[in-house]
Amino acid sequence: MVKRLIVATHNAHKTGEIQAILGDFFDLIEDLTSIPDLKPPVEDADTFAGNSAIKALAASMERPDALIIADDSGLEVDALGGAPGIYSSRFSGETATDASNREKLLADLAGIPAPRTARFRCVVSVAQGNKVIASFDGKVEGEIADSMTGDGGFGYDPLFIPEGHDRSFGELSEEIKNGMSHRGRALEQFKKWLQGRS
Ligand code: ITT
Repeated sequence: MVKRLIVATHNAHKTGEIQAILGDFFDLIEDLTSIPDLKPPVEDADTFAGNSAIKALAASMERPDALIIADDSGLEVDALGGAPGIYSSRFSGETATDASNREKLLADLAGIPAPRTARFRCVVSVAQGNKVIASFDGKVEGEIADSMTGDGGFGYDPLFIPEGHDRSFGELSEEIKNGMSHRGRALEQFKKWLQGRS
């Protein structure tokens, strides 16, 4: 039987990272382009865990037999009281892009001296049969740089320098990022859970 996973996301960068981390565990990893009729759910919870569960359940309603994961993630900056947090993808408004979000972050932090401590957080929810059956979280601590470097990764990566490094996630290799990132750490637990299940 083909071991198949659906990742409930429209973010192709996330899918790429998840594919790199979980590729050996599944024969087929698809994203929401495989469920074109799914209406995007309203992500109105006030936590990463809540929004992650909303996304996983919405996809599970359409494909109850499939194993589904959803990732809700974001950046918390201490000098901004934890913002943008769950609003990371829409930080600069309804028409936000990764570039406009990074510009806003730099503008909001102008004049705030280093270290501008921050962390990425991720919650991965696993759903099957219209139920969330497991969830895992991960975080990576770091600092916000005062300018962008590198063109790897996505989102805030060119501004985030992870603890223990002096280069941003935009400059570090995909292997290094996935080995220590919020998403990588949550998915390591998912892998252990999968191994315990089989
Ligand atoms: P889906 O809901 O379709 O999965 P999304 O991009 O809207 O896609 P989120 O609501 O989880 O997903 O928002 C995550 C945002 O947080 C993302 O758009 C980036 O701005 C930021 N982010 C999350 N993980 C990141 C990473 O690894 N590197 C850089 N930025 C990240």
